[in-house]
Amino acid sequence: MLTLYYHPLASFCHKVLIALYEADIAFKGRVIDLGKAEDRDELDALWPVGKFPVIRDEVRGRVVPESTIIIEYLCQHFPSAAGLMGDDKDATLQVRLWERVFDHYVHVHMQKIVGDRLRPEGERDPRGVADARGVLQAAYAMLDKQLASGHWAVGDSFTMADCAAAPSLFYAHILEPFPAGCPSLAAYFERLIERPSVRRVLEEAKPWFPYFPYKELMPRRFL
Ligand SMILES: N[C@@H](CCC(=O)N[C@@H](CS)C(=O)NCC(=O)O)C(=O)O
Repeated sequence: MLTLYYHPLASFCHKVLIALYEADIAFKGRVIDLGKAEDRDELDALWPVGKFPVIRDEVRGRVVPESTIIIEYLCQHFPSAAGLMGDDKDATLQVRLWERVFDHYVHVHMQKIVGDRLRPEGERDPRGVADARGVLQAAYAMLDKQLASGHWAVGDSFTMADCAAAPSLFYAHILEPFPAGCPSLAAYFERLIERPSVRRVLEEAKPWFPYFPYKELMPRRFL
């Protein structure tokens, strides 16, 4: 049995939830409330940087942190997840590449914008936020070209790259809308949010959306 330490609103947790739902892997969810010292201590004891998701695999006696490594771990140990890494070595490299693009050029910059709003007045970083918006715009333009061919991020199979894409684009597009010149990206996003695993994650996150720091920008269709 797997235990997932997570929060239903947290974007990197969505990435792993999508992989678990895609592969139909049973797990026990342990919701971590970072506002509670005992929950923070429990998470720190598993992964001292204090970030989730983390999984504990009681059968194999392993604790696995970091969303990407968790998904690769699932692919190694659960045959139903194997396809998430691509069908051959070349495809796997492409999956890793585009998954990295979503994490490094979309996800963390979206987090920067959200995190800045949580800072007290006087401790905000407008230059850092402007830079983050610039990176998102550059990423959108690059992704639009990648997504012009193929149904998913890497060809026609849903992979770890799409698990990374869904939550990062979901929150990023709310903060920094896709430009009109990125029709392939916009169409891909619509396909993503219709995917049953992604729909399920967004449905489970719904009760928590009022706590999203930019809740006033959340499109009505997701509420
Ligand atoms: N590189 C990590 C990033 C995880 C991460 O940033 N998680 C956020 C939630 S989406 C978190 O734990 N935030 C709490 C904090 O930073 O205190 C991964 O891929 O799992």
